[in-house]
Amino acid sequence: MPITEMLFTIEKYAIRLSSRFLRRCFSKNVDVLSTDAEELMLHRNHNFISVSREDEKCLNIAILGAPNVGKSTLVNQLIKRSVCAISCKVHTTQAKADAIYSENNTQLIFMDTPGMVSPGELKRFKLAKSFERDPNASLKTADIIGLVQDVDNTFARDKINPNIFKLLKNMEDKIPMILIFNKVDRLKKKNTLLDLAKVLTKSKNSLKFTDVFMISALTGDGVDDLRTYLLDSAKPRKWHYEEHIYSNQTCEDIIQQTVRAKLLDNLPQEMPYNMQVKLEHFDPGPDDSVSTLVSVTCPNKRICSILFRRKGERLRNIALMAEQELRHAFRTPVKLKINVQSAT
Ligand SMILES: Nc1nc2c(ncn2[C@@H]2O[C@H](COP(=O)(O)OP(=O)(O)OP(=O)(O)O)[C@@H](O)[C@H]2O)c(=O)[nH]1
Ligand SMILES: [Mg+2]
Repeated sequence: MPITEMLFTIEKYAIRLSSRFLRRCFSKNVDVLSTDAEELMLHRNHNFISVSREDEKCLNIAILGAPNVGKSTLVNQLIKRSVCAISCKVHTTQAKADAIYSENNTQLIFMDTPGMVSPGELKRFKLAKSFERDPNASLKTADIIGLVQDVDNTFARDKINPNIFKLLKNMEDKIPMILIFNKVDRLKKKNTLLDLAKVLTKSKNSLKFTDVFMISALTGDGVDDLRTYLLDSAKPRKWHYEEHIYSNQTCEDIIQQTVRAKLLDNLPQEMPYNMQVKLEHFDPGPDDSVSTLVSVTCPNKRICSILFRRKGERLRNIALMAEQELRHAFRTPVKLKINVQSAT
């Protein structure tokens, strides 16, 4: 589409730009009428993955695993967008979210879930009910389960997390399961993987896995093979989402969760878990870029001051990192400002 024509299109439909942006990417947002211009905009942003709605196929994949094993990093790599929040701390994902990838006639729906916790941990860490409910809920619609195991965790890598084992043991004959060894980039001796595969697939306390994958969600190693496997496993069925949808989260959710994740990455220990993140403004510009304002409420002034240390450098870094992630999620330029305030 020539640039002059595109500008004209944007001008003509400027009044509906904001809702169109939201509708283009997320299934839960405003519903607006479709126009030819809109459709052109959708295709322009589709990142050249061709889709065809003939002989549709679909697959629901539940991604489960212990906290911090790299579930969300993997889902983002599989759909080629950063719609799921990622951080180096546990309990980054707080609720189930669908991330969608459509290619040719096939749609893959990945259900990213919070890390599995025991009822004791749920109480001790004062976690939301979704931590218990959502991994379970994802199984109700799953055609296949991807269990992610962190091979870099020497304490836990050779056994299936007991909470997961309990949940999946009586599912083995109902839903196919694949075992995904993640963080293989961290292993010096690759033989360890073969030993782990043996222990986790052959022992008494194991589950029936139809296949085993060895990947690095961080570098992308092995992820294409896994995606191809899933595309090949899809079932003839109508797509659940329109082809331009890539998340069932709202835009607001994605922005808030991304900023929260960057706070988790950049602030010590428990501190960021006690902060509230809220989207205050969301403003799509005429060039399809986005400006956003997010407020972060700290429990007290002392914690606020930590964010402002070194002339606000830490806060600027957090905003820059979140911007980068959001650009990769929305595939459009994003400007993000963070307002810090104290609850007391
Ligand atoms: N080295 C390495 N690090 C990884 C890999 N995959 C994920 N990580 C890192 O592991 C940390 C946790 O990643 P997440 O994707 O947030 O993990 P999660 O399982 O979704 O975590 P929760 O939502 O908290 O349960 C982040 O610091 C990631 O960068 C990998 O393949 N290699
Ligand atoms: Mg996660």
